Amino acid sequence: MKIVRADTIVASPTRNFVTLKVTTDDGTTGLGDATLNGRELAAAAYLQDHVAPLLIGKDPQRIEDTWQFLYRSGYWRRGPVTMAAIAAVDMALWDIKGKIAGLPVYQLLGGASRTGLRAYGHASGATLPELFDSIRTHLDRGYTAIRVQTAVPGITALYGVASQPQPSGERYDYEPGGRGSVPVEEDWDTDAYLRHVPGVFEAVRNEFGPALPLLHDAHHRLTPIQAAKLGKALEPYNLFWLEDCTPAENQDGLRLVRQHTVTPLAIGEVFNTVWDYQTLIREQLIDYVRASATHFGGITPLRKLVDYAAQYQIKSGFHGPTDVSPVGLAAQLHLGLAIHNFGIQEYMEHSSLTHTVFQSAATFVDGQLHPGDQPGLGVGIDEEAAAAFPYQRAYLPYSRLHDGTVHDW
Ligand code: EZ4
Ligand code: CO
Repeated sequence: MKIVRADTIVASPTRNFVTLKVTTDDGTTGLGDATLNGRELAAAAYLQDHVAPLLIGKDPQRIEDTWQFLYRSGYWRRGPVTMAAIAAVDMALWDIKGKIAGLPVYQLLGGASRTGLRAYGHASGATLPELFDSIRTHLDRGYTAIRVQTAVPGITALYGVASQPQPSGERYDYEPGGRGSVPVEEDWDTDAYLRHVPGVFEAVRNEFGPALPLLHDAHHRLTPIQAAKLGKALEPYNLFWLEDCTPAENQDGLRLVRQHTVTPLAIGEVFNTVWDYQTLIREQLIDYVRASATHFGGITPLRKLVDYAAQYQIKSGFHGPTDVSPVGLAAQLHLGLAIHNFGIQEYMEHSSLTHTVFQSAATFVDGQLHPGDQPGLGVGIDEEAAAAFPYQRAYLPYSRLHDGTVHDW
C-alpha cells in the first residue's frame, strides 16, 4: 500500500482549521488535525511545502516509523508548528489503519477501558447570578463537571468570560481567537484576580453543594508563589483541578507550588513533547497532563506520555477547546477511551457551521463523550463546504498590565 496524495485543507467555518487529508493507492483516505490557533498558515505551509512531498510513495501502515522519520529527519525538533504538522500525519495514518482494519481507532489502541469519557464544560459569568445560570445551563445539558471562570472587578477584558464585552466589540462566547488584522489587547491585574477568585468559588460551593466537580483555568498568569497562594486559598472549595497556574516553561517552579498546596494541578495545553513534562511527571508535581493530540505530535506520542504519567498516578485531561478540530478531538477521544489513566476530557462544543464542514461520529450523552464505532477516527470532511469558508486572519488576544507592561495571556 502506498500514499498517493497528501492535501492540506484550510477552512474557516466560525474559526480557522488546518486539516491534512492523506489518500492511498486503493482510495482509502485519512484525516489529521494541524490547527494552531492564530498561526494556522505556518502549520499549513509546513505540511504542504515540507511534509506532503515526503509522504508520497510511503507505506501508510508504518505509523511509528513515519513519526520517527518526520521528527528526526527534520533536524529542527519540537515546537508547536512542527509538532502540529507531525500530529496531522500521525492522526491520518491511524485513521487509515482503522479503516483498513474495519475498526475504530480505540480498538487498535487496546479497546475501551470505560463506557465513555466524562467531559467538563466551560461555565462563566460577569456576575454571580450570570455564573450560576451558566453552571445550571451546563448541568441541564448533561455536564457532570464544570470549569468556572469569572469576571474580576478591576479587570476589563478577561480570558474565559463568555458574555464579557470585549475590546473588539464582540462577545467572547466561542473562543478567544478573534478574527482581525491585529491581536486584541486585554488587561490584567494579578492582585485583583487573587483577591476575587476564592470568594467566587465559595459562592459557587454554597449554591451547588460540595459534590459538583469544579475546575478553574489560571491561564499561565501567575508566578509560582502567587500560584501557591491561589491553590491554598482554593483548598476549602475542593477543586477537581487548578489549570496552568504558571506558564510552566520553568518546570522547577512547580516544586514551590506543590510544597504549599494540595489543590490538584493540571498543566500542559501548550506543551508539545514529553520533554516539556519530564520534571513535572518524574517529581509528581502535577496531577493531570493537558496536552492535546493536535499540538503534541499526534496519538502516538500522546499515548507514550500518558503511559509514562500512569507510573506516577498522573491522569489525562486532554485539551479540548474549539481550536482543536473535530478530527483532533476524535483522536484524543479514541485514546482517552482506551487508556487506563483517563482523568477527564475538556469539551467546548464546536459551532454548527463547523459541523457542516466536519461530520463526526462522536457523541455527547449524559455528560459523556464517545468517539463512536466507525472504522478509523470517525470524522469526515466535506471539501466543498470547506472551500466555501476560506482562511480569515485571526489572532489570539494578548495582555498588558495597567502600567502598559505586556503580561502572559
Ligand atoms: O485559551 O485553546 O483550557 N483551555 C484553554 C483554551 C486556550 C485556547 C488557545 O488557543 O485554555 O481556551
Ligand atoms: Co487552558
